[in-house]
Amino acid sequence: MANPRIAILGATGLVGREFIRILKQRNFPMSSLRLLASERSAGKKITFGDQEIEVEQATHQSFENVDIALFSAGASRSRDFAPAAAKAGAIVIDNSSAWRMEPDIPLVVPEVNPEDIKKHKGIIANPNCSTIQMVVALNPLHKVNPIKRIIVDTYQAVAGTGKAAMEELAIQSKQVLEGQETVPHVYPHQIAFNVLPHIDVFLGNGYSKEEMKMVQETWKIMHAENIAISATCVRVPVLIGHSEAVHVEFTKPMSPEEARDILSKSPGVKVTDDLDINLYPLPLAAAGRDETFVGRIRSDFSNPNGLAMWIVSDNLRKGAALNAVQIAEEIIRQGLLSEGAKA
Ligand code: L14
Repeated sequence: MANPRIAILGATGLVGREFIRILKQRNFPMSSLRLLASERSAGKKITFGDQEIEVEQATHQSFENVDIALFSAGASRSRDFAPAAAKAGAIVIDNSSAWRMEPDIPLVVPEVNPEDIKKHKGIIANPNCSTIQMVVALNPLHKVNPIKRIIVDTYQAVAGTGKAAMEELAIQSKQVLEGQETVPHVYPHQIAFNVLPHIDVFLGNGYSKEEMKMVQETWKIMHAENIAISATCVRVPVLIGHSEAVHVEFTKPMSPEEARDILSKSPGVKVTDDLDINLYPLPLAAAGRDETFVGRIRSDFSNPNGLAMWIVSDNLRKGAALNAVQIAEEIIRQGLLSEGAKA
């Protein structure tokens, strides 16, 4: 079987660049790589190992002769390009929120629901960053002792918003230290030396869209709509790496030792939990890494069936590009490439 032909839409963005890095790092089996972006970025050259690949302007015709298309160009471009790409025969793995809650589009975290990939009709959705790292850590516990309720508070890095937000944090930090005024552009308020309880838009129920994504996407990925979930999503002045304080209520008690034991054997998880040496997950340590780190695991003394924990992962890798590439690897492993790719 020939290796698949890959295209990346949004190749010059933060997640696009991470796609390229991860394909190289994992030595992903592919026979060609096309880099697509908006007209503004066309003509840029991006290094891939010892090659230089020129970025092409994406059109609806760009996906002929493509087997797997990795999309990270925002929801409106996904709505525009994904149907055309799927029609041309590519399998689209889309990192935006555009298709996630469509009932016949799989929403996949390979450690949790790889079997859902089989049901795809040309588009597979990659979940929200905060949701991915939470389900990677909680699903193995849920399998042993079903979860009844999750309360989660996030501490999300600015990289999730993109390059402009990373620059805004750096510029504002410098301005504050030099005693100058700051003017917010990307976020509605200053992000340097501040925290904003506001990610994505607010909905009619008082929650933000990011908070409701954590609820609905978790239900869909874990196939567990009976879990009660409430989230507060908060932006913090961290460049890369989302953190989450999670309180979980199980059906029956679970000791921290049992949770550590289960998690230390779970794919994609690394337990970093030793208070004697101040060891707990940190975004600075998680940035650039593939694992979802779990620590501060303790009995929730307000709830006999409860555990509290702290979950951290690189939002550009497991939260976005890495998860999508792992979906592509699963497509190959499950033999789901179209005939064109096999010829
Ligand atoms: O649903 O940090 O993929 O602003 C994209 C923007 C997640 C949050 C998504 C951010 C969102 C992200």
